[in-house]
Amino acid sequence: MKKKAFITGITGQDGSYLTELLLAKGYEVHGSVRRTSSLERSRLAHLYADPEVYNQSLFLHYADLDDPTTLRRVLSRVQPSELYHLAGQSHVGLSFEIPETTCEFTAMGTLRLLEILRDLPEPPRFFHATSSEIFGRPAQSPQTEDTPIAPINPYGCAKAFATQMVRVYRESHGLFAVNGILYNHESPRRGENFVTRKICHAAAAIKLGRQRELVLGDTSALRDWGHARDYVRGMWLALDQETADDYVFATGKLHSVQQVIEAAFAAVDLDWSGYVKFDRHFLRPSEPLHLLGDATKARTRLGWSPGIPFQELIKEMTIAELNQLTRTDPKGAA
Ligand code: G4F
Repeated sequence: MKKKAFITGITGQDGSYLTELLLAKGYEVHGSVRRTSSLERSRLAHLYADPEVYNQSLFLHYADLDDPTTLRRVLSRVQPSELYHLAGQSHVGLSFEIPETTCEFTAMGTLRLLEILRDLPEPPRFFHATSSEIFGRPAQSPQTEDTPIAPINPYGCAKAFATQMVRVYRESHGLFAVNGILYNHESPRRGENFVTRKICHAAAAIKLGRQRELVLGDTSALRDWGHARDYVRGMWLALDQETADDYVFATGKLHSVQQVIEAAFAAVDLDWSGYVKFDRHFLRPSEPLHLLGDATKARTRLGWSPGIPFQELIKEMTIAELNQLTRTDPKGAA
């Protein structure tokens, strides 16, 4: 019998990499997609178009975190043995604009899911993709699973609530429920409004003469950036254990937004300095500080380590943008 996994947020960056990983491991993969008029499934398009995969070992279901009845019905029918919860409003800057939506999906959505699992006769193992943003401006750097939770933005508050609820359901209701405390993880499949993708796209578009400048906020901001493909491997490993626990997934290395700019422009052989402009519109009311992860526990207990270094990641992203832009309009290539 094939193992069955269910993924919320299957159409996102992490969802698509995790789907590929689980299919390669022989799983039957199910995922929930939102009922919208334009379905964003481009990251799964290659699987969706494969008749040997789609509706054979990969199945999509209409269900959403704000519709628990449907979610309950789908989960009761599918009966997965593993559930990876990746969905939610994940943009920190945007969470200042839409705090209620952020909390509705990211905080309450997670609680609703936990409530559904609690009632299932055989609840699946549950992975919750939480975030380094739960730590805010921690006194301790690098952070571990024991660093106090003290978020400083609506997104971090929503994730903090969900993280703590996962712990409550693990300890009080006996669910096999895991928090993966994920630091920034990127790839060519990253959403366009995150800074790495924005920069890599701009470097490629400027190279091809299709964009004049790149407008950014705080370029001195530091993050612990890894590759999404490494992080989804950690998710699977975290559920493939005897007991449930929380794990930090991080590279343990800090880089600035400025270093992303330099790496991306270098990948297309351009000097960045004439193209990058500042706009305070992209500044946030507050910035987390010292978000650097210590993944010792994941390394020693799960055997996990990040394999793809920062420079390679940014180069891969920029070249992918270049290829994509050239494919869409080959005549525009410079
Ligand atoms: O790429 P970002 O938007 O990612 P951020 O805020 O660190 O959040 C990401 O990582 C978290 C930790 O894993 C996740 F929880 C979260 O869901 C998301 O995946 O911004 C990175 C940095 C920030 O300091 C931001 O202020 O880049 C700075 N920045 C400067 N100019 C910009 C821009 N960010 C964006 N998005 N756009 C800019 O123009």
